[in-house]
Amino acid sequence: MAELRETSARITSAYSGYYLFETPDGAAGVARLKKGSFRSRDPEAVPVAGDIVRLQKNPRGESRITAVEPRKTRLVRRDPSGSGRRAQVLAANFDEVFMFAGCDRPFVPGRMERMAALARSSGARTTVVLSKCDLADAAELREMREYAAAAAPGTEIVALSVESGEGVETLAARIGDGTAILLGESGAGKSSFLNRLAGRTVAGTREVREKDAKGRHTTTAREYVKLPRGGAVIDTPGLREVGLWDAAAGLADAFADVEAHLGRCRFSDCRHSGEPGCAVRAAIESGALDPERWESYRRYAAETAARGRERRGGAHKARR
Ligand SMILES: Nc1nc2c(ncn2[C@@H]2O[C@H](COP(=O)(O)OP(=O)(O)OP(=O)(O)O)[C@@H](O)[C@H]2O)c(=O)[nH]1
Ligand SMILES: [Mg+2]
Ligand SMILES: [Zn+2]
Repeated sequence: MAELRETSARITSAYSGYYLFETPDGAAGVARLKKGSFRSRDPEAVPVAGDIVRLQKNPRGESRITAVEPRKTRLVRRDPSGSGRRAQVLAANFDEVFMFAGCDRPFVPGRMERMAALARSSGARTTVVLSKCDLADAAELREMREYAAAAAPGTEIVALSVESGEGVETLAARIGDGTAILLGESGAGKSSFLNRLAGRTVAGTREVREKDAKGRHTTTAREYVKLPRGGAVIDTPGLREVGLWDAAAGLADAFADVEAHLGRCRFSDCRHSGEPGCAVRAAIESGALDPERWESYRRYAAETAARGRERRGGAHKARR
């Protein structure tokens, strides 16, 4: 029997069942888990962005992940999929957590406190990033600093503007050859910062809604990106995944690859079952969306909706 050669690779992003990786010489690929190598459904055992894994080629030449190397640091939250009891690892092997709060919106102490607690439990160093500081005057910025210092005591606070460049080098120096993970509310400017460090557009960005400064959840998956100057960044979707959990937000995060195709159908109430101009069907037909992923999304969405109805009481249930 031919000897099975194992190689090592970095997971750049994980989509349930599929893992994008990068080898030390910079080659990218996609792998699945080797059957029998992982305890099924253990959400802590499966690879996440930032993980170092062992790879094998199967007889068909496809890459299979046989093991995850021990994690240096890890970002953990309880499992969004229901019980709230199981832990879920979101990302691994970063040295720094950059906790973003945008100067274009009110500072929410509770949100920063939760983010700081999560960041501290990861084992990495933490920094508060007051982003878009070009939009605040000196007095507002001073106030933001005070709030941040109270919500995340002892944490370094850096004002950042990708417009003026303020803070960029300070944060780049903190990353050095290491890896920083970017956390914070949607629209806070995480991907814009990554693009600035990368010197080109590696991540999509989108303007926030004018009336309430809310982001649009532009980034939909956690993604490990190597920087040309050394070091790396793990970009993440907006903060809803870190804050108080609700089932719908959990669904959006777990199925970000599916949700990317929603909201694009011709009819806003499209049921994706054969209506003209349905973007979901088109995505399935073009191969951009895995039909199995779509089916599990539908099942999961139905369950979530049912749980919501139960929580709201028997009236709805009785009527069904
Ligand atoms: N004025 C100003 N605008 C900024 C700055 N950084 C980002 N923006 C703008 O803020 C908006 C949102 O930025 P993104 O980088 O997409 O935000 P994000 O945190 O990645 O958002 P999600 O991916 O949704 O989590 C974009 O319109 C950016 O151009 C900044 O330093 N100053
Ligand atoms: Mg983003
Ligand atoms: Zn549709």
